Amino acid sequence: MDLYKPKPGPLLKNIDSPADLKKLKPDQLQDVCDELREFIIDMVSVHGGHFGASLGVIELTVALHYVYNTPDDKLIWDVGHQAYGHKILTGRREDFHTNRRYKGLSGFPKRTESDYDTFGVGHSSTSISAGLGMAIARDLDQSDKKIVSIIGDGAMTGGMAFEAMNNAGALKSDMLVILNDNNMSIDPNVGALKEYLAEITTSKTFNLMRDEIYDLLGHFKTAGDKMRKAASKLERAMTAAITPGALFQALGFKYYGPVDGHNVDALRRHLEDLRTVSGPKLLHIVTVKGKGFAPAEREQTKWHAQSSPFDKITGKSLAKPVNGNKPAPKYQDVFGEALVELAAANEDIVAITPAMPSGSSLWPMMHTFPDRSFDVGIAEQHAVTFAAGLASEGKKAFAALYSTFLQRAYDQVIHDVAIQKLPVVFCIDRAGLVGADGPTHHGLYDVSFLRAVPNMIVSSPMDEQDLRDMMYTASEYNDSAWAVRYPRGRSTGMKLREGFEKTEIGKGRIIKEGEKVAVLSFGPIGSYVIEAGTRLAEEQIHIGHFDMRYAKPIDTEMIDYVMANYDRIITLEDGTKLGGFGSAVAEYVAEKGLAIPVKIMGVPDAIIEHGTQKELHDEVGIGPDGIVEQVKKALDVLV
Ligand SMILES: Cc1ncc(C[n+]2csc(CCOP(=O)(O)OP(=O)(O)O)c2C)c(N)n1
Repeated sequence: MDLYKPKPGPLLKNIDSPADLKKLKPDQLQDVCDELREFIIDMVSVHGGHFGASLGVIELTVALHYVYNTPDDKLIWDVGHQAYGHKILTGRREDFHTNRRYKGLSGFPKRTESDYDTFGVGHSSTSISAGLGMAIARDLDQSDKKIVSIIGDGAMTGGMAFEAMNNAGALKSDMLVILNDNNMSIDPNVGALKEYLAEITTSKTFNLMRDEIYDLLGHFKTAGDKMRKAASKLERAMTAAITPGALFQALGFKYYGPVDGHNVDALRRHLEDLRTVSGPKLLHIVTVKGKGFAPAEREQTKWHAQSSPFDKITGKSLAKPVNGNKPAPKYQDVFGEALVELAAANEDIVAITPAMPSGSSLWPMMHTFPDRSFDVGIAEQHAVTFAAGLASEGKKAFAALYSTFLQRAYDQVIHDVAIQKLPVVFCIDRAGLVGADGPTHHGLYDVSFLRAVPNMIVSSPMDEQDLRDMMYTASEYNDSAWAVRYPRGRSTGMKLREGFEKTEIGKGRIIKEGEKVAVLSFGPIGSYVIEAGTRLAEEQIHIGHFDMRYAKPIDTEMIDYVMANYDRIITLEDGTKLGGFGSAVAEYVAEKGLAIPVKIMGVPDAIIEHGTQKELHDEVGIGPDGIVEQVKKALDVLV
């Protein structure tokens, strides 16, 4: 099937690299911006993808590639979900319709994809550290390339950004940080920094004085080095005096701004000026997320990303209506609703999210119990230790994190939670292969890294009923921490019973008895075993299927039973094979010293790229086809 390809406008169609952009006159740049915006809207309206962030930095993207000598000069995009314009201007326009598709372009900058993608991204708040590393490498090599890190106000709430600035301010290497302030994370940005930035951008006195200083500096620029230094000193002193807090200056950065990030000409001029200013400096630009597409400007969270087609004028969804039954709820929504029910019955329950209230479906809790719900910003490390602090004072802390972002807080899980045996409940969303977001976002390692930690239960339900019951059981359990993992996407759609029931910790359940081969699955991926089992039954092959539910403590009684009644064990999980659930089974079997073969099915020790979840499950062999194949292989050996 031929994929729809958006048509570029008359200027854009001739831009195959930034060199082509540089051939244009400054007064043509706004037209390029308009065409770029239209091209992105056209593409995403058909194929989906991240949206609002890229629209918000169109003018910045064009100005950066116009002024800087990329790829020798280095642009580092934080998170990278805003880099669509960058990709299109750097030789990927003709392939852009394959964005986020299996074997197509990545939705994020990626070093193997282009020389213009200087650093792989996906997780937030890394751009200043990476940029500083490049700046120091440049200094050591005595070259003169420029380094520009572009970071959003949301990503700026991440502690790592401040660790980097603290270091950069001391090292004094030449680099520019562009703070793209749109007042939004995925959801509205939160925290004291947000207030601080709002104060700067709305302070009339400051803005007036800043403009005057800038004009003055413009005059001084032509007046020689001495005068320019004096002017720059004056500007720093005055900005420090009138910028509330002068936070960035205190960290050793010269602060410039705020500047209208949608005025491409002003941006170009500012960037040209800043090229001549040495040392660490920060340009604060103000933009509108979703700029140029009215529905996205109005509902910025909804338009952060789009997964189904929409009308490119009105924004109205063009997704085909689902016939008949309502689609099953997503696992994240089952979690979100269960949490409200549990919190209504237990007033010690509190909820924590690091900047993902929508992504984790925490809004029902935040609306119902605002005093007991905390969006802490993009701050996973803090989120976990904050939860530990709450737990230390008797609160039942539910920390909702994506598997991939929990990686950031491993030390906090060990040092602040596990060692002190604090009963924090980790609700781990997006566990397993996540699909189009690709390798930076796959949640593959949580079982392995959590299993290794004492005082930690690691569970995963096969369906939404069990998710609810596990959450309830965890809410009543105070002897250790508890991690419950569930994947991106929809649950089974089963009819849920009212209320909750306690589940027995460390106990699996028999889904189906069979002969010779037993498949032990962990989590919702067990539904693939049911599918494979049905297909195999048509060939008179009857497998046993056990939903193990806990990777730790593992159900040893059930494994004993399987070993006594079957000849082969196959384990199945949506996570790395290394040290995961299958390893837990194999470790137990090995310790028992019995000679039953265990085949571990999981994600191999390799970086798995992007695609749909189904494509990726099939690629790594953990889909129904893979299970059928492994069962037959196991039986061939037996015959
Ligand atoms: C460590 C980490 N936590 C959470 C996320 C999920 N995430 C992706 S984009 C985003 C918001 C970023 O906001 P900002 O930097 O202001 O960029 P904007 O989208 O507003 O342009 C979040 C929370 C992430 N990418 N990385």
